[in-house]
Order: sequence, then C-alpha cells, then structure tokens
Amino acid sequence: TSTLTYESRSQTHPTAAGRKLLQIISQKRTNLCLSIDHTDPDKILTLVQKLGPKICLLKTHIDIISFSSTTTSTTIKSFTTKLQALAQEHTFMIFEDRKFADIGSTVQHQYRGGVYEIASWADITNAHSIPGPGIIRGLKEVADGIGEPRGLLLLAEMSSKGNLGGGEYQERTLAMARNKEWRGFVMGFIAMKEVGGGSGNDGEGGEEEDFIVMTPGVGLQVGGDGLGQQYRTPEEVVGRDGCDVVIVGRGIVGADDPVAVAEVYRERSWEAYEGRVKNG
Ligand code: UP6
Repeated sequence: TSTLTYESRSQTHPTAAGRKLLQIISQKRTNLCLSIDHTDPDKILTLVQKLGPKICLLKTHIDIISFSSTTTSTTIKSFTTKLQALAQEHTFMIFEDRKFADIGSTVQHQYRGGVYEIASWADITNAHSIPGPGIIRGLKEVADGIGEPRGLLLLAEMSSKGNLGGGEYQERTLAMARNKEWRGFVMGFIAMKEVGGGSGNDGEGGEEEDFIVMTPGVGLQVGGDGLGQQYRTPEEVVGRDGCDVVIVGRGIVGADDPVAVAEVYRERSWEAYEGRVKNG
C-alpha cells in the first residue's frame, strides 16, 4: 500500500493531469470525488456550487442529463462552460465517466465530437481495456490536440457484483497502462484496491511508477443498491485497500443535507489517508 504523500506524488507523477489533481488534493485536503448523477442540469449546477469546496474532482455522466426539459434553457455547451467556471472558482477537476469501450477510431469521434465534445471540457475520462491498446492510442491522439492537460483512467475492475474485472483482467490492463507510448496520458485506474503494488513501487524494469486509483462503490453503510452496486466505507477503501480517490454519488447527492454529509465523507477519507501514510 502506498505510504507516499499526495504532496510528494504531485511533484513526480508522470502525467500533467495527475500532478494537478494530486496538488489540489493536498492543498484542499480532500481526496473526495463527487459523482453527480442527477438528470436536471440546473440542479447539478446548484449542488456543485455548494459542494465545490469539499471536493478535488467532480465526476459527471453527461449523457444522463436531460437537456430537453422545458423548464430550462440550459444547453449542453452552456452547462459544460458553467461547470468549468465552477471548477475554476472552487479548484476541482472534472472527470467525465464515459467508460469508452470501442475501437480507437470510433472512440476518437466519441471523445472529440458528437453533441458532448467531451475532450474540450473534461480534464479526465476513462476507458475499458477490453478493446486493446488501440483505444488508448485513439483517445491520446485527441487529447494531444487539446492544449490542456488531459488524463485517462483505465477500468481494471468494477464495484458491481459479478463484474468480470480484477484478477487476470486487471493484470493485463496494468500491462497495457505501462506502455511508454502513453506514459504522460494514462494517469491511473478505476479499481477496488491498489494496482501493481501501489505508487512509488518499482514497476516493470525497476522504474518507479505511480498510478492513481479512484474507487467507486463507497457508502457510510456497507450494503448495496439492489442492482449490483456494493458499498465499502472510506476507511476500507483508503486505509485497508490503498485507493487514492474516493468516489461517492448517492451517499451525498441523495442525503437530506448533502453539504454536511460530504464533509463527513471528506473528513473520514482524509483521516484514513493520513493514517495510511503515518503507519507506513
Ligand atoms: N461506477 C461504479 N462502479 C464502477 C464504475 N463506475 O459505481 O465500477 C460509477 C457509477 C456511478 C458512481 O456509474 O456514477 O460510480 C457510483 O454511484 P453511487 O455512489 O451512487 O453508487
């Protein structure tokens, strides 16, 4: 398990997006990522305005938002522009949880274009490794043309019951991530625990490596949602399992007082990190 501080990792992380995120985490003292899974764009913006100070990262599912609702004149472009302004104001990054899963040529269009133009506003996105390295190569070509730091996470494992990740799938995903060709682009993984021995370990060929592990499926109560989601606590994911960023959705968004509950998640996730670093 990694006992390096976020601060020291922010100096040495091989990706620009990773360095920026680690810096935000250590300066704001928050390793909490809010998963804002609302369908109303205006509700999202109101909530992000309130929760911005608590988080290092905002995770979106842009394609679940209902922009055609008659009660709002918010367009996709005005929405993402407002999100970026909030990210500036409160110092957090934006992660579009797109889970790309197609051949390189197709994901290039999905990342750059379509109605969402994800690459233009999302600092970070993610992809399944199932199509092979071409998916990373394709996404990287788009990212390289943006002129702002862009990072990619690979899904090594999922939080849902019966998922096919982990084990050998995760090992092969790690091997794919280690390719020097995208050393400055692949910043880490979606996984349930540290991948490849944790940050600062000697990776392949004895070269030090650092992958940021972000983990979903976090709640204050252990259990599930009846559709396969499985929850673990902040202490379990950060302290026991060595994850770096704690992703919380309904645990915060569905609470009566999201700001108060977000603070509980932030504090517990941060203290679990401090314990991990101290005990190392
Ligand atoms: N997510 C998972 N598990 C994964 C990958 N991604 O739950 O393995 C995403 C979901 C959702 C969020 O798409 O946006 O993380 C979890 O939300 P929740 O905290 O409300 O369960």
